[in-house]
Amino acid sequence: MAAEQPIPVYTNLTDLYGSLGTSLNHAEKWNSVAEEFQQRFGRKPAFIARAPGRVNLIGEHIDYCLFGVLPAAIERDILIAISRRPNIHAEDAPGSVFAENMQTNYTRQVFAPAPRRRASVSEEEVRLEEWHLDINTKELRWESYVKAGYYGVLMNYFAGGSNPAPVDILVTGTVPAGSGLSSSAAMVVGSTLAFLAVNGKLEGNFSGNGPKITKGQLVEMAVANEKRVGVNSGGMDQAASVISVPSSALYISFFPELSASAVPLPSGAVFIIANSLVVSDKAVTAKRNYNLRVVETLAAARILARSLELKVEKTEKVTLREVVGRLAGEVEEAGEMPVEWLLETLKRMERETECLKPNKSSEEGQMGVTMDEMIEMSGLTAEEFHDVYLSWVEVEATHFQLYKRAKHVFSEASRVLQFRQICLAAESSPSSPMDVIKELGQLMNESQTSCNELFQCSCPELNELTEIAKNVGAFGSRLTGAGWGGCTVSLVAEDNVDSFIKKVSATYEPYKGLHGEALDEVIFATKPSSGACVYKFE
Ligand code: NG1
Ligand code: MG
Repeated sequence: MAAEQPIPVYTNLTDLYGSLGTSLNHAEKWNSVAEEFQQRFGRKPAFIARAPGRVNLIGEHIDYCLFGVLPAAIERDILIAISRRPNIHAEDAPGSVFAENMQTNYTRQVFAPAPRRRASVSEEEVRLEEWHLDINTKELRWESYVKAGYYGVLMNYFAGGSNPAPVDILVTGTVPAGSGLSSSAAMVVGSTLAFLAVNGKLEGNFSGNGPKITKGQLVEMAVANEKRVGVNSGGMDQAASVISVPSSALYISFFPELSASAVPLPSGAVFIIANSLVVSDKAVTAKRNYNLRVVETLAAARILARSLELKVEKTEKVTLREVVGRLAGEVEEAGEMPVEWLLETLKRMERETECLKPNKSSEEGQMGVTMDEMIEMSGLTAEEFHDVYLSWVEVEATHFQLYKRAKHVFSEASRVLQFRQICLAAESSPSSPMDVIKELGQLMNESQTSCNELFQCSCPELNELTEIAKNVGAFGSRLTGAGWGGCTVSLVAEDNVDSFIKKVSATYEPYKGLHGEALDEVIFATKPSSGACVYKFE
């Protein structure tokens, strides 16, 4: 299985470019980072780590409920060149980082992890137990993501007293920030990889012995690392950035454990990304949207389980996917259940969501249930509820839309399974590709409606842009990523791509007046690319 493979490390440029699997001119970009590194730091980098952004084709806001999703890595990526500092100066604290970014508005940053000493050991045997890096989650900066990636490497590999190397790094990237293409995950994956590589942890140990780090392990580290910047995300972005393969989407499921498999996309189908140019700043809005949704879906899961008389421990944060499993006495160790069973059960669950509706139809009821009502529905005491659902996350809300959120999650989970089935069936009998594309487009449109009306993660500009896309020839169009701004993804027939882009850019107001490169930045076709890798200079 893909997640068990080691992270690819290339030492030969032909192999590296071949693995990227697209027609772009990669050499230019990789050479320019290496040359720029040489200029700035006076020597070649030791490694360049690459991590791509991703587009989610379908399956929004269900990864943290542990339902399967269907993203693909894109060609746009983050490259991080890194090398140990050759002459360690007195001022170079262990593990200090001299970080530069090729983007000029991201200024040079120097930081070092502070060792935390374990209180319980005596003075003589003081050992460095833990490292601390200051990440201000209220004000995320470019280096916050570098630190987040570094953090996990420190925790996992330098907890026992050894010192990490001081390093120089140079970051460059083409994934637009805050646009739903997961620049954040790409930064965190890239940084985790770069620090693993430079500290000799990627290939077991320095002599190349020992177990190599697998793609699955990197995903787990990157997910934990990204939580350090304050977003309680699911694992979709990191998995897509690490495990993707060229020309396919990736079906990623999180239950009973992380697994991923390639899903071939029908020939003639092109996915076009268009940026609404509304920037969703997750650091600012997480309390009112992203993290709130995480809490709403978890609370919904507990209340559903209670209404279905399923067993849930008081302190357990049961997810909606686990509720589905327990309903049918699914044995978690047995792996994922057959698709037909899952689709059937999801339909039933959509009906069961009735118990989540507020019991007043008044205006207040429209807003969802209050905190007190939610706690009462959960069967927990206020204190128990707070400990399990609120103590670890900051949310800001007076009302909670449990019914709408759960309804979205179950229907979206079933659309992902249908999308995958259509793609797999089309591969074995490629009879009428147009019908296939139409069916996929339909599912994408239903997803957008559900995101907008039930999950309420769209915004007027995203609604407008998806409508325009459908009007000028897309078979389907939806927001991609967390929403509340950022990008849309539209399914367009291959021979219609140029005219589609032209028409959208003539219609969507914020695109008017954009030409050439400026336009290519905001609307572009994308081919599924390969996942993260490392180039090692010899
Ligand atoms: P974006 O918007 O790309 O950061 C976020 C989450 C995903 C997933 C989607 C919604 C992070 C790092 N990622 O993606 O895990 O939940 O929203 O489907 O927060
Ligand atoms: Mg992100």
